[in-house]
Amino acid sequence: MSAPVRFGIVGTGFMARVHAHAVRAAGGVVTRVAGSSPARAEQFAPLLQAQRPAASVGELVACPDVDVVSVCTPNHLHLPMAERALHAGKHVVCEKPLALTPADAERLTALAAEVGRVHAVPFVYRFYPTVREARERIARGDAGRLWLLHGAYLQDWLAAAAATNWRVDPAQGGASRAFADIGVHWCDLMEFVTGHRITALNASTARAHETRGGEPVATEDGACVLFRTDRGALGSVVVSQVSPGRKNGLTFSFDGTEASYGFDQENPETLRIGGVAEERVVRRDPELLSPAAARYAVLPAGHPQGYQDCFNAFVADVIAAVRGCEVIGLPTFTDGLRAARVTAAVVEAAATGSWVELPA
Ligand code: 4PW
Repeated sequence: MSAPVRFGIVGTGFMARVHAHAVRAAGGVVTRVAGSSPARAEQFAPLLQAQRPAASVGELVACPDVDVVSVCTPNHLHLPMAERALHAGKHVVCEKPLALTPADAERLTALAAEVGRVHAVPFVYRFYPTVREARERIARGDAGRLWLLHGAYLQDWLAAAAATNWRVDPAQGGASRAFADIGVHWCDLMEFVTGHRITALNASTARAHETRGGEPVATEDGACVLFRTDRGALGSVVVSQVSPGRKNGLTFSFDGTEASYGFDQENPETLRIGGVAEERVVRRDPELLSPAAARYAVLPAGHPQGYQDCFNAFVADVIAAVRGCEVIGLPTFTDGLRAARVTAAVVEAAATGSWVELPA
């Protein structure tokens, strides 16, 4: 048996915890953790069950006992941290956005390709078995011609006017907040499941709160995006971080001339398949799913899988890629670059009110 793949995690927040759990669940080991200070790394190493703290990112990327660096810092640090890790010869998992501009994301993606290391971005909703099932059925033509692609991604963790976070500050989070943070997940999922690519979009953004904690806010609380795809479909997505009661409400309906496919991230054990004469609900039952979807169904039907399971499956695929296996559907820096381009198009469209074209 080969030795476990060793991860160094940069960051100590919520996402770092999710990454650390996933590494262990996937059979890897967290050897190091670095935070914003040596003291923070010391404090969080036991919580993340890391073997040792690293005094700095420089120390972590130089550690011979780190094979993969997971970047889970605030957004503006993703690019420099990922660059350092790649230059040190490490494989890299980087949270989105890869960078605050498409040009920087492009530079990072080119560097990752040049050094020939595994690079991945956790677009983890791809790893729900029901999502894979929709992808399989759509790919084999069951939907007919997909013509309307719509949905939403709604949260409420910024509902209170007093609620704030580094993501609210464009210097740390980027010019877009709600769309860059969660809208990109929806767009990635839509393109992954349907095979369609957005080629033009228009967008409008809004704020529920003009100030937070007494400070003026420059980033959006929500966005409505209208788009067209390379295969002639029309689509829309509503994104919000101020929708009281909606916790992680990523939903989609992909409507074809023969069938529509409906998914809800808060109820991910089922996939709704609508037909004119009947509606079917497909359970996440490994016995009944297509092989490509059953691969991600780790528990028997009736034993719910959720968000963390998607992350675990994502990291398991990263480990497989590090071991040289070919993995279908691993979201890479190329997908992170795509998200940066879609985000920039949303920002431009919201500022100008005009349609913005995107390369497919
Ligand atoms: O990537 C997203 C995050 O930034 C996540 O999938 C959910 O929304 C959880 O936290 C935020």
